[in-house]
Amino acid sequence: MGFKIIVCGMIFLAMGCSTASESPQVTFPVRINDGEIAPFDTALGYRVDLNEARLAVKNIVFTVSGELHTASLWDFFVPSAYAHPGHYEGGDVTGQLAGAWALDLNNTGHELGSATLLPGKYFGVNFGFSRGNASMGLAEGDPMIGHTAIFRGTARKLGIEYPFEVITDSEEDRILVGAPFGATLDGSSHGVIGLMYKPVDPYEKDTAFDDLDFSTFTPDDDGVIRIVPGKNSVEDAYNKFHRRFETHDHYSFSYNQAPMHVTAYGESFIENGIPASAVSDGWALSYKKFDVQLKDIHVAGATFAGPISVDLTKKSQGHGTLVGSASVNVGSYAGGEFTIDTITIEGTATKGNIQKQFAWTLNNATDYSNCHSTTLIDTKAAGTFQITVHADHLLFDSIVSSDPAVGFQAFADADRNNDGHITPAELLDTDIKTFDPGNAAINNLWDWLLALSATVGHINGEGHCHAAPHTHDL
Ligand SMILES: [Ca+2]
Repeated sequence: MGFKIIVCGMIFLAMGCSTASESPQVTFPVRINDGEIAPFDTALGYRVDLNEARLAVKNIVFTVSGELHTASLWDFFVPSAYAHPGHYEGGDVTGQLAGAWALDLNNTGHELGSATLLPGKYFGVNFGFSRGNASMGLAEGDPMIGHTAIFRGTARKLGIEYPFEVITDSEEDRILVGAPFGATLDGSSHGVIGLMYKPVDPYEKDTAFDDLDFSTFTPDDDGVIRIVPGKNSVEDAYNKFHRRFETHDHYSFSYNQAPMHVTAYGESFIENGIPASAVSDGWALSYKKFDVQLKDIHVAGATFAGPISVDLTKKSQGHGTLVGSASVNVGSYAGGEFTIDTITIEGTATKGNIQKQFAWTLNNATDYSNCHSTTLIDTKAAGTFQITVHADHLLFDSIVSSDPAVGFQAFADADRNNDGHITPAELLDTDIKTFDPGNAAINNLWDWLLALSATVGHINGEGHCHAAPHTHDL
């Protein structure tokens, strides 16, 4: 019966139909889901720690809700205290990943391949149990060969440890029907499908090991209890384990988007200051405040409208400050854009025993777009889109040069009343002298500073973006 389901699915996908021709197929990587198998407790009071869990499976198919629509959604919405109806048969197969694998269930992230699915509202997965063989990549002599699953670990109870090995064999035509898989997929979905082995049934809290009373088994000469097919002394235990092992409650699939973080980072120049060694005229700068107001951030299909203010002087151990996080589709995203609205800086410039204070609010909202960046979103690690702010750009002597000098003397000289504070009014009243504004009509240091403030935004360190005056809010 199960094979019929699979065959129908293959024909459905290969031949197409009215639904298929209207809805493009989408492919998704299928991986062993994140997370090691945690130790668990059995009904007989053993704590089981699996250090090996391998399973031979084949031909995974994905089903959308059929007539049992309402019942099949039971598991996703009803608290686990309630028993589920237990019947998932039904539903149409509209996706598949053909093949056969010897899966290491602890091998987080291991990819089986790419499944092809039609858009739809999915609720279940069926797969065949198989037997390990060389074509699955198993080495000669691997104990998996010829068997469906192998579990090795230690059971503990009352301070006594029972090392064990359980091997189990399913009939070659045995199909597991109705592992839960809740996902609504369309042509824009780009997540990863994760396969999880659940030693503890999340609904009924039973485990495949519940009937194994380890203290009653006689270990082999090496001290390991072996519950394996064809061993008369453990036949009853083997059969009970095997029956539980084959139930769908111990397998589930999930559709995973992945986390993406947007951060803002002012690098060492803002967190620790700009040392005199990085300035051509001997001034060093330190910032008490370097506040950037961010808004309209778009990357990887996510939007952070803001405005969000971030003080980049906070020490971040190289990570920058978190601006926002989102769960997005897995993929590789080029570009990205953001707007830096107001920049508020306070600090001190020092040269020898001379100090100049400044406290400036730079209102020159700038849109940064078409950023030269690639944001990789993967379930193995969070992707990061880092808005990097280069403070030294405020000290450039040219807006157009690709290799400008970095200096502060012109600003120090603008402290006309020599009170140690460089005010906006004093900057407005000071000529830019030898600074190079290109074609821009800039003739005082305050406007010069505003113009330079539109160049500080970068992406992921040195990545450039197209900078332009802010045009419109979201
Ligand atoms: Ca002054």
